[in-house]
Amino acid sequence: MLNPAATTVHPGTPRKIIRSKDDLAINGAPPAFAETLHVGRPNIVNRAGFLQRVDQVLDNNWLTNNGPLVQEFERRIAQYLGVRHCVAMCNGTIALEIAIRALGMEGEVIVPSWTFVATAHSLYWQGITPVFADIDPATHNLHPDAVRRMITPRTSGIIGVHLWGRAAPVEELQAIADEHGLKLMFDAAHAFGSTCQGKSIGRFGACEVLSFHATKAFNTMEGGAVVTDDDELAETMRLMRNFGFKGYDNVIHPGTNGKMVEVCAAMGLANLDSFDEIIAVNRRNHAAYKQALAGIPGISVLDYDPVERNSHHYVVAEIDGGCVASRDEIIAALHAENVLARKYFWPGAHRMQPYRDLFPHAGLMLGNTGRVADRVIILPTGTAISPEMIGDICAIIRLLAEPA
Ligand code: T4K
Repeated sequence: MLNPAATTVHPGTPRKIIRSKDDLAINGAPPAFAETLHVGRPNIVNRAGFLQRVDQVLDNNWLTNNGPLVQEFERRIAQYLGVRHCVAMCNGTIALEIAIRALGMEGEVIVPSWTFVATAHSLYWQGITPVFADIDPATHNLHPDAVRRMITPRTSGIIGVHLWGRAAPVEELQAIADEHGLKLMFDAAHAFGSTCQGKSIGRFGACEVLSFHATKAFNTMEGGAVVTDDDELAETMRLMRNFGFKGYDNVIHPGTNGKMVEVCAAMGLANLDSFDEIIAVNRRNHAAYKQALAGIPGISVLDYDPVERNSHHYVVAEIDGGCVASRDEIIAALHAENVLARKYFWPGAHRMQPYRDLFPHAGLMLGNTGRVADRVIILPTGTAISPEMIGDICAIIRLLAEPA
């Protein structure tokens, strides 16, 4: 039910009172929030811990190239996840590219289209064809049957994505990979801190790739890593991220520059100390959204399995045909109120370039992807968002979406 006198935060002016649609910014009223509420506002929770480590970086006079903080960061991430190796990188996309190359993927690799475009680009960028397989609309993750349908003689691998930090069907994908002699790795960009059957994500497939981008629950400003139990693979990736150098003047492998800098490791170490706090805020926010949007016909909020760990970093609402407002009407109304809700990952990678021109008929095999892409709204969460803000955001949605 709509709170008939929902009020919103608008510093410097009287709080906006929302009683009817006339009070909405799309109808000419002032916006509810003076400052934009973002999806992906960085969590900055341990400023003192970060600044103290930045001092350490400057005192060390060692800024990059496998410095002491990066080494400490790698040790702590590996320990946190229970993997043998963490190879820290400058971002998740370079980490994907290096992992793909180190695994020897070539020809065609099966990926979801329902992901951030970096998953596909990291293949295409190195001359490998991303082949898009459809998802299970209930989980938003690759559907194993759809993966099977896309295998050809040119297929060399599968990249599963743990979308929203919820595990891809790891066992089924491993079985398919084993049956067809394919390499399997995971894009775990959303899944730092998640578990699958109680086991940390980071421990599945040949390796898993993490992103620590500013907009992630756990961030190093820019950053990423490949985690693996495979000693040889880890060694190859360490060479690849540093031009192939093994010691001074000795290049033994083709490589690039994928190194994480010390300041990013400083941010990561500080945030790791406070990661539980971030998760607690996200859990609280997710529950607040679920509660405040409950019972609106045609609107649901994606759940996280209560027996698994998840950072609850993405609040994913789905708007279906049973809702009196369309997804795009709700997004437009929220933007007018300075709530920058997003449509991640609409319209799907297969409808972005160069894939739209290269594979104009890919959508025929991606029915679920298309339907889900037209339904999602990602709502702001993280430490910058309070339960009061969520109450106000949801009051606006309810006003638009509840039948008169
Ligand atoms: N695989 C998957 C499944 C991924 O989701 C990603 C990245 C990757 C691979 C690649 O990992 P990285 O190479 O990025 O490490 C953002 C992020 O840039 C991207 O890292 C992330 N996924 C994706 C889901 O979201 P955009 O294009 O939406 O970013 P942008 O600039 O629109 O920022 C998002 C919101 O955050 C904005 O409303 C502004 C706000 N923001 C952003 C930054 C950077 C801030 O308030 N402060 C900030 O410092 O891609």
